[in-house]
Amino acid sequence: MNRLFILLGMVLLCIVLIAAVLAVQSRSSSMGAYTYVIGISQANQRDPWRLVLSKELQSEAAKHSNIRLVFTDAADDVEKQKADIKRLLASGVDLMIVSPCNAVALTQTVREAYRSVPIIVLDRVVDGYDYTLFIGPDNRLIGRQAGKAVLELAKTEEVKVLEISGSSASLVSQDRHAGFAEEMAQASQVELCTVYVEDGTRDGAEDLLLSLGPELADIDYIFAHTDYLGLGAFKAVTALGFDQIKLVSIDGFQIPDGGLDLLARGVLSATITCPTGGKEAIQYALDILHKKQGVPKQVILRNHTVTRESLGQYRQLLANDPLPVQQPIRVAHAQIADEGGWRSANKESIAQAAKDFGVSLTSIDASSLPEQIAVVRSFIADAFDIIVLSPIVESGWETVLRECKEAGIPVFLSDRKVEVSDDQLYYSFIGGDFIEEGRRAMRWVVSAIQPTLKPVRILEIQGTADASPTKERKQGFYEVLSLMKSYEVVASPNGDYNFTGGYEAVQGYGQGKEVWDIDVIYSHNDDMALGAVKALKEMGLNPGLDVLIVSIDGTSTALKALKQGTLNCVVECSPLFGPQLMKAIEDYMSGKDLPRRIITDEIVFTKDTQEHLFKRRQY
Ligand code: GYE
Repeated sequence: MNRLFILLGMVLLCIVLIAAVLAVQSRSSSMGAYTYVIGISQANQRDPWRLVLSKELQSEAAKHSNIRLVFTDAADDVEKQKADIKRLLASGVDLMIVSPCNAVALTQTVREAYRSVPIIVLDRVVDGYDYTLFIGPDNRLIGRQAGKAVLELAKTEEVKVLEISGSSASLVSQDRHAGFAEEMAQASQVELCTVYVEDGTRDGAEDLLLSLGPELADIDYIFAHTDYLGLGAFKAVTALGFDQIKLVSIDGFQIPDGGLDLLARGVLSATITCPTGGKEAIQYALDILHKKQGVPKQVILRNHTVTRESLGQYRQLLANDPLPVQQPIRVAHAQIADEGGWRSANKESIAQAAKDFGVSLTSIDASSLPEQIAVVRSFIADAFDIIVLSPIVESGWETVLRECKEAGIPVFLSDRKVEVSDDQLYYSFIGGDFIEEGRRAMRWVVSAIQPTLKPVRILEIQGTADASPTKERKQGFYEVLSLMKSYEVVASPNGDYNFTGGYEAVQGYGQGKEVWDIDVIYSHNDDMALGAVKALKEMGLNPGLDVLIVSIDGTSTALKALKQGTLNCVVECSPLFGPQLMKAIEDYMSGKDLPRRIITDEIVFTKDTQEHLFKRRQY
């Protein structure tokens, strides 16, 4: 009897093994390499933007023999798209690319699928961060660029502008409108009115404008949310004889009736490009499938304003084969003087990556705005190829960045942002999503401590005033705080992102107080939080027990304190983006068009975080 069972077992095992081999063989390309199947859930295969996206995905994938694409078409029906995603998942795809027809409604389905396979979300971002990578445009920025293009064309004249929006329910249109209106508000001489084409089609725009007829007589400019809405509008105003009207729109594709073609034919006066991200999605999909380090969380694509005058130049940029890079690339980094663990890890990551990429890096520290501006001016004088700037504060950069532009030296922002009237004064930003970091900190507070009869009292230790992480970590934290009852921030001293600053902030707050009355300390970075721990201990309190502490960064010192229980939660802000920065610089020098923003991937550490996530820490 036993012998029979053993025999049966062995036969069964053979069958399973053969099945597995067959499955792998079916996935092996002719060269024996494993063939990845990538599921593509498209919102629709109707409007020109999506047809270009599908083409780009296919042509980029065709460059790789080990990729197979499987497309689904939701025909703008969100329930169908949910079913498509589940079906692709059930069919065993290795990775999924999802271009949502309704991002908010699709959030839960994407979140569930993300538990099983890597997910790249294209174009419209779902709520939250439950996906591997988002690639898409900044629609508000696109709206602002369109506004600038209209004002540029209008000069100082009194003008009447008609905005043709897509569906009023579409977040894309709402953001484009918000950016456009923001620019229009800067100019007193503009009268703006907005109409909506709910189906977003060319014919819909044509019909709507024909129905408006004589009302269009005093319109000077039309801003259409897409080139195909723009073409519909053009057909109508031509039929109505209103040739005075100039058109500005968005997308800028090199296809028949695409924005570049319409510019060349004199239909449009300007178009703001809105690349699909299809090429990048396939390139990053391979990085993800090959488990490459440094895949970002978000890639915000660049948009160019193309006019009839700049059409030739833009077409050249599109046609550009990568230029041979004159090695070594001379890069100068205006860095911030040491504040603590994060900054030194960041410097190391950038210095090491420069070595690995063969880049000649000059890095100079400064601890104030005037000092940093002087450093940047010295870099202009030394004619470096690229300037990397970690701006200690957001404001005060307009003049010197304009000098960089005039000197033809592109500026890459590293880890912090600047506030300037013209976004084109810097080339790209690489760093964390500070708003989301602040949200994550407050979400943890809500999960860790509930108000009793008394509200939860929070002491916020802010970083350097006017620094982008300070402003945005505050904004994100208060965004969640404002949704909660009985949680209050009772004081917000600045600690300048260093240990002493954190120590003095807590000591200062405790001074003259009989009883300590704070439940939670929210520190904008680890170094200040560790300073706070020291101050609390000196007051005879148990940090992490008597007072809960949540901080941001994820330095190894802080994670050790987390394990010891003196810190309770650490929201990651990764300093290790040296390789991404150097890759971006190399790509730029070779003539590639780079994303506008590259947002690093980050997690949240608590005492329950899995051990292996602690182990992989490199700083
Ligand atoms: O969080 C902090 C450092 O700019 C993101 O600066 C960086 C911040 C980081 O002082 O530790």
